[in-house]
Amino acid sequence: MGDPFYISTAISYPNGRPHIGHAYEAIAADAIARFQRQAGRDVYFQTGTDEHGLKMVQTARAQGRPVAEYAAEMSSHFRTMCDALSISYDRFIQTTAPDHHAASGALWERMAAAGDLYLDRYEGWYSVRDEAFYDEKELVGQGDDRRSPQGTPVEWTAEETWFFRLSKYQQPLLDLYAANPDFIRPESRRNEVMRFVEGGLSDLSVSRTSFDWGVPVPGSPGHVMYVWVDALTNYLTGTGFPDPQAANARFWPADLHLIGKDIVRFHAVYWPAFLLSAGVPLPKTVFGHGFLLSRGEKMSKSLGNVVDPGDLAQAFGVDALRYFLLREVSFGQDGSYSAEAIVTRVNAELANAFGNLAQRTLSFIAKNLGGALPDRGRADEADGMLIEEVVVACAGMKQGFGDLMLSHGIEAWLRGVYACNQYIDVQAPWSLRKTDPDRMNAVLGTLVRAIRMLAIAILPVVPHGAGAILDQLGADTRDHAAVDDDGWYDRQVAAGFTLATPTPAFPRLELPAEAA
Ligand code: ME8
Repeated sequence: MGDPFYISTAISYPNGRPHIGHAYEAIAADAIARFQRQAGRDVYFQTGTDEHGLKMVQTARAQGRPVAEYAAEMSSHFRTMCDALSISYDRFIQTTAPDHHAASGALWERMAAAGDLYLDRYEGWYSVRDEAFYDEKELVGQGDDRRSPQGTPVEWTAEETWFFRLSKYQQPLLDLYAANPDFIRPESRRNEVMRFVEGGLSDLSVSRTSFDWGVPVPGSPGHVMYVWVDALTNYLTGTGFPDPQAANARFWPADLHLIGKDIVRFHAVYWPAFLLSAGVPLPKTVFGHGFLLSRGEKMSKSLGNVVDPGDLAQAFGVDALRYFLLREVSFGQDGSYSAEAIVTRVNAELANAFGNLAQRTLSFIAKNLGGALPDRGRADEADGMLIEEVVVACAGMKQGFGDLMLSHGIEAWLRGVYACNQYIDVQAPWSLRKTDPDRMNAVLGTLVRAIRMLAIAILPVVPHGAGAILDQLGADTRDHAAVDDDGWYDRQVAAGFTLATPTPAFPRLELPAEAA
């Protein structure tokens, strides 16, 4: 087993159905998790639902449902979405789980032991939608029109609560950001957070007494933890915290918390402060990805443009949706999607450029050579050059995914695909069949080797189609090192491997009638 690699998504509020933003985050995290497994890392990948807090209480009440029952039912839709999108999570965590309550209690007790918790009266503004406290100076608008900086409604709250001495951590946090430039990524989010912390930190209210749907505060009847305290602790729960002997303990500190840009403050300010207080090592990177917009508009229920990710996957296919989202959006920036954009991108790149390359090559061999992989034939300089371009393309893919530059990685990969298409056009193996079968063999063999390498490289993005191509080729080894295995083809020929007639791995898409 390689070195541990722990990646998490945010845990979603199950107060509504999952939307494309949730799907985007899960898909990006999944592609990174699959990539790291392929690179030989010992991966732990966690996602799940954030079930406590006032928002859940209010939504359940509005539906006339007991909150625990409502949370459990709604959480199942998120798990179903993950399964429908082939998200390879190791654990789907729910914050109602007993081990999560235990981990949250343990973290709380450590912060208390550090002298960082005190009881006082909280009076201030709270946004239920964001589950966040705001300073008066952060609000926009006047009177009843006051809103949070995110534009959500705020209400005045006054109750006895526990406070966390966040103010004490201003300098330690600034030191942390200075010493670890990769703690917050991308750069723009890092600058935002640094500006916020430089502006001064107030102590944070970390318990609630006006409702009881949450993790009880140890030794303080009537208090439940502020939902963000327990929510953030989910990352530790998965590693068996506080038991240092737990089977998953080796995964802490986490390598990557992947979250959206709206919750960077919680992850890059509150979370490391809690951990510093509790004496727990800090995660290595918090990456705040951008928002996905429907045709450039923010999604909202009132705009009627909240699209069910399950419907999208059904309409276009899981691979197509995954490919589109990771390719189209420059990772870290906002992105836009529409049915037309999905169809155009997927048809041009996945179906025509890569899928067709594999389909043409493999079906030609199946039809004309009885499926037998040809011997190496008469090599030409162009063959070696193509393999070289494909090796570079796969290395670019690897580098992009290692650096969290996902769309750049896919672009590098595409250059390899385009090189193959150009090579086919120039070499025209179909016409060599009669005129120069020896050359035809060399061209087909070169293409098979290239297709195998490209399929391995793109597996984390499109596991089904790329996996099907590798199955067709009888290529069992799918880790990254296998990309450079130059002996594979000859071994396959020597073993007498025979290709079956292939079915297209990446079918062309049609624009659904209602979107046209
Ligand atoms: O924030 N595009 O839950 P959540 C891309 N429970 N990503 C989006 C998005 C969009 N349009 N809308 C939301 C919460 N997201 C908390 C997290 S973690 C300890 C607790 C992202 O259901 C959002 O940024 O509101 C977040 O990372 C995730 O979806 C869940 O959002």
